[in-house]
Amino acid sequence: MHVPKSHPRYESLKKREKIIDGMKAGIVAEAGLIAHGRGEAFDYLIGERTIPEAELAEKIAAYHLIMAKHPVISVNGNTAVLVPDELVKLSELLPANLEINLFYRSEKRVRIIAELLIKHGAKKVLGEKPDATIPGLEHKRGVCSEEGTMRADVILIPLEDGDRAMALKKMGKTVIAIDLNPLSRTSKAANITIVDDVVRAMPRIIEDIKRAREKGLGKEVMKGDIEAFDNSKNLICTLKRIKNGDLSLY
Ligand code: PTJ
Repeated sequence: MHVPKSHPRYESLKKREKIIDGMKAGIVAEAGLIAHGRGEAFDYLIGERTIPEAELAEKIAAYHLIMAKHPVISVNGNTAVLVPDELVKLSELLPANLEINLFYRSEKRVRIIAELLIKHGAKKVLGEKPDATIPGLEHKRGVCSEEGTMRADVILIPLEDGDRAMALKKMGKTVIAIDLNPLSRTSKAANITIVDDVVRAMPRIIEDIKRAREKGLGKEVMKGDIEAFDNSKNLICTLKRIKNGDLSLY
């Protein structure tokens, strides 16, 4: 369907199209459509924009990623179709490993997603030959790679399942979640929760990293901001913002 750019819901409709096309191409899981719809509902509640709490969490996430020894970016079907360029850009900028970790894992889908990322410029994508298991998760969802997830000290998990987020946290990793639902188990479990659409969050994290480097921000400055950041407090502020609502048309 042709959607004119002037349509007030243009961006949202384009995203839907990408998710539907991605499902038809075997990239997005069927349940990915439902997950997207849930995300849309929460996005409405925050006004379909990056709220100040997300802005702060994105900056703190950028600092963690800059200082990480082995940062890893976890990729699933939805993320791969929504932000393939940004995933590759961020992995090169840091650098960080890109690892495909699917909730509804099939070898075929892992291959198709790897091909998509390679088409978008990725030189290396982990996840096709898992050689490790995340403790506490049943086989298919727990498989990962020793070089990526297992070794990671900081892991970025857009649209993650709650069990995996909690298991990664238990392993002592710094978990950065991107999740529009501030009440999801993933959001509650993560060290840093970015309540923002992955489509807005990824470019912002990239810009935050570039800005911090251009400014020559020292480790001590970044550590100070990281220590001052309180994820629960940030989530409570997000919930208050939703509760207060905004009836103006945007
Ligand atoms: O590709 P797979 O097999 O790994 O499957 C991926 C999905 C997303 C289907 C799977 O992980 C799943 O079922 O996830 P959940 O439990 O539905 O959680 C997805 C979370 O992401 C929900 O809390 C949504 O609100 C949120 N979400 C959906 N779309 C976006 C989003 N958050 C940020 N940006 C989005 N565009």
